[in-house]
Amino acid sequence: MFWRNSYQDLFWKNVLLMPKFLLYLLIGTDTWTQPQIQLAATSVNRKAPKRTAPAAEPVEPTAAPSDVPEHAPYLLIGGGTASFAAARSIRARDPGARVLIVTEESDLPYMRPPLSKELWFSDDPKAIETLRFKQWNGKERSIYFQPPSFYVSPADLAKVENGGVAVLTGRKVVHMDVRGNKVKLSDGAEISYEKCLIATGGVPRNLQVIDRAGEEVMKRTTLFRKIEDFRSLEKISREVKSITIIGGGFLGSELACALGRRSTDIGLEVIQMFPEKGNMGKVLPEYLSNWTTEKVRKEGVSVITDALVKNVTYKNDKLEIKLKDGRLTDHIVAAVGLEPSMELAKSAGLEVDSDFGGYRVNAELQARSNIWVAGDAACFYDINLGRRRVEHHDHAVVSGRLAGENMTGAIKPYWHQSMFWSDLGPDVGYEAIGIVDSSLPTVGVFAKATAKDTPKAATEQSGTGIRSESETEAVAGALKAETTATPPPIQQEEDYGKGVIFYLRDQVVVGIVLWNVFNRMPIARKIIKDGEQHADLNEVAKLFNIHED
Ligand SMILES: *[C@@H]1O[C@H](CO)[C@@H](O)[C@H](O)[C@H]1NC(C)=O
Ligand SMILES: *[C@@H]1O[C@H](CO)[C@@H](O)[C@H](O)[C@H]1NC(C)=O
Ligand SMILES: CC(=O)N[C@H]1CO[C@H](CO)[C@@H](O)[C@@H]1O
Repeated sequence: MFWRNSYQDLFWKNVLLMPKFLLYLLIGTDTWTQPQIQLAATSVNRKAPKRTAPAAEPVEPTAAPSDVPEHAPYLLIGGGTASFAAARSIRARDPGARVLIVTEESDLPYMRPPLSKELWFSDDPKAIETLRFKQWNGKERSIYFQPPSFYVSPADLAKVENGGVAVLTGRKVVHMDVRGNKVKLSDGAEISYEKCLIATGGVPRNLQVIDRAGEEVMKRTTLFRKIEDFRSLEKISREVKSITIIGGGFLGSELACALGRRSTDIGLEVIQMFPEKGNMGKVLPEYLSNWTTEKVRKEGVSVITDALVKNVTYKNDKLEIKLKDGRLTDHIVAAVGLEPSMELAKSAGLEVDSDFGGYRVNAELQARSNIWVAGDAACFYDINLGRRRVEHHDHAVVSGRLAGENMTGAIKPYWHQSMFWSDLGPDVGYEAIGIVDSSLPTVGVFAKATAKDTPKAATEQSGTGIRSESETEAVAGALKAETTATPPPIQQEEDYGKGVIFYLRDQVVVGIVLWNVFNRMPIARKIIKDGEQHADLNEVAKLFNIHED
């Protein structure tokens, strides 16, 4: 066992890169959204984020205005993961509930993570159409949470005997009348509600230098978030010679690796650039971030670190990206974070958090009476860690579920801390909880990994394909931390096979990364919940039994 903290980098010179780490860096964000930590030193346009190529054409409404129900007991605005999780928990607690989801997207609710990971690695060429993917455990599933047959039609919502969930697609709520308990859609239709959830998520940010570079540049830029973005980038990757990903966070690194993986087969140049020193430099301590960057390079990606994009111009059918010097490319993917959608703040009289963005809600995710907010758009009060806004898949699941429970009258002031994970292919991965910000002091304790310490082995064992424990409610009661494990002899060669990294604020552990250590999240959760100061984190690390095998 060895340990290191973020200020002591003596070990690094000797680090051996483990050969078994291969293939694809599916840095699997469970966010499928961009972590806010990606807001890097690059100047980012926080104001009007724009959708880009392919231009977001207005979605065909699937229901005629007359199909819009006049009333929905439970109205959920937004059709993403948080909304779906809320619908599910509402129906679980109130089996006859009538739930209406209104979404701008043309699709039924789906999970975003596979759009930047599994779907790129499918053997089945039809996956681009079917949106079915193989989970680590080998089972296939669709990115849609439920098939169309699960939903009732909006027009029938009031009539169906046992209630149900209806989805109005391609519709946008533009105004809320909080006193009148009703909302207005862009086509003028009105829907009254008893309880309302705002889960509007956000839109990808763009770089200012791209935003102002004109139409030809915008046409060749992807801001990645939706099914249509996945399909269009996939097509573009087969048509152009060079793609540049701007952004070093989860989404950027995932897409870089996904594209890098195919680059040699199809003669595609894949460049990734970002202002940090290494991939995921805003999350991982520098030595691990450096290590990860080497992994990404091995995937065939030209990673340019410390890169500030000064200007982007279009000439001779190419984009020129000006850094200190210039880089030519055919297409840009800007993966520089998410701007929460706050359009309803004014009409609903909701407070927007000036530090984190998002609607300010209390620990029960309530914004006003009868109005809740969940997912990316919620700036909530975390009883342990203070005010936060989190853009991860698991957070959408957890917060949507909690809001749904509270909407059905459960008195649940209890906050289940969400986690997120990120996989470097089937053999390396990590899970994280709490505030994992590389600017905090960290202490890492590492041991040698074995074949069992892989994301693949972990999901095979747990039987869950998407490694989000909150989907299945991990049994924290089963946790038995063993404090008696004796530390093994100090290793001769340091590597980052597996380990635990603690993030500290005022000497209290506020975040934990489990690096190739799986199914121990309940232990991490408890340490964060306890919020105690620890004199010796090596002792705390023993709780994770990283040497047992
Ligand atoms: C930046 O690019 C724009 C065109 O996109 C061009 O008009 C402008 O002169 C460039 N600025 C610099 C400093 O190169
Ligand atoms: C990380 O890599 C950079 C070079 O890209 C190097 O300057 C730095 O010292 C490395 N940091 C650590 C902790 O190894
Ligand atoms: C409708 C409802 O049950 N709301 C509850 C949500 O949670 C808070 C805190 O526990 C309660 O005070 C509310 O009554």
